Amino acid sequence: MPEGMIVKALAGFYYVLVGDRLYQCRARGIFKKRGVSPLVGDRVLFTPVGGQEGVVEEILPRSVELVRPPIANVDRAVLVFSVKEPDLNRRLLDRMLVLIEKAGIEPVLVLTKIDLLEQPDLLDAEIAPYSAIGYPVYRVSAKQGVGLEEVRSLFVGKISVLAGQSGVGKSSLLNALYPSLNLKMGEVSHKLGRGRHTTRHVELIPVDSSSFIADTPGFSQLDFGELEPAELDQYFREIACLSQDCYYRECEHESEHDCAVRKALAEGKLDEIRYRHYLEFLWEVRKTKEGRYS
Ligand SMILES: Nc1nc2c(ncn2[C@@H]2O[C@H](COP(=O)(O)OP(=O)(O)OP(=O)(O)O)[C@@H](O)[C@H]2O)c(=O)[nH]1
Ligand SMILES: [Mg+2]
Ligand SMILES: [Zn+2]
Repeated sequence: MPEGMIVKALAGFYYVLVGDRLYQCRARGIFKKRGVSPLVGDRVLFTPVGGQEGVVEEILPRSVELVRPPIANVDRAVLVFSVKEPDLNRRLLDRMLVLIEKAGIEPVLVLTKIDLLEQPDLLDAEIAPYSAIGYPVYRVSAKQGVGLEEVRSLFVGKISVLAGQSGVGKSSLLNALYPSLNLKMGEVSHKLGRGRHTTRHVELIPVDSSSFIADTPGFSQLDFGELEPAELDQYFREIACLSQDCYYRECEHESEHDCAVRKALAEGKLDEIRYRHYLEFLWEVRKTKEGRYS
């Protein structure tokens, strides 16, 4: 039975790519009965029917599985932020990092529009906390063609999701990286608007024979879902590391006795803004949880 990868799911059809052939497939009824549905990114076995159609018979084991956007086997999340227009939004960045850490995907940060920067050293200071905890940071200007080579190499041989607010320059970046694509992505998102439809529509764009990118609006819904207050610190990787030395195992690093996280903060070893965001998210997660049980 041939094996392929689902690159698009729309209106009950799964589009399975094998080499450069695309099969429009239905899924076996058994999936529905078992409560599983095939996802974009899934490697599947399918029975071809006629020349261009088929039936998905089996989903191969997934490495990771995202709910929003609904996509499987993602290797990497590329978080796109502009340094200006709009300004770098660190709260949003930390929020995305939490969700991506939780999903178990490797994040990379790409800062766009560096041609608009008047004082590059201010940006260095803002970004230093992220490099310091091991997140790779790339700087690009699609306009001036700066830094493109390094970013292009990030995508090679991987399934990547591109995430970022509207207007940060995702489409411009992809156009600059892959001029031959002539970005249908922008058109797609314009045509479908940003309503209910877009969140369901996820598509992997093959940028070369081994590399796929999802430019998805799904990350715009950035609530923490069912996250437990006690697990939040795991997704701030430096806080997770420090928390090993807290007196209480269940320490939430807010006002507890003998907290290694607050100690590090006082000693200037933990970035204040990251810690502030940790607290804000903690309160948010607690509130959501209270709401669930009241
Ligand atoms: N100066 C400068 N402007 C840029 C650069 N890249 C993109 N822009 C501008 O930023 C604006 C938004 O760019 P897009 O590529 O459409 O942004 P996007 O992230 O795809 O936005 P959505 O599709 O709405 O999510 C456009 O006016 C671009 O011309 C850059 O490197 N430098
Ligand atoms: Mg776009
Ligand atoms: Zn603590």
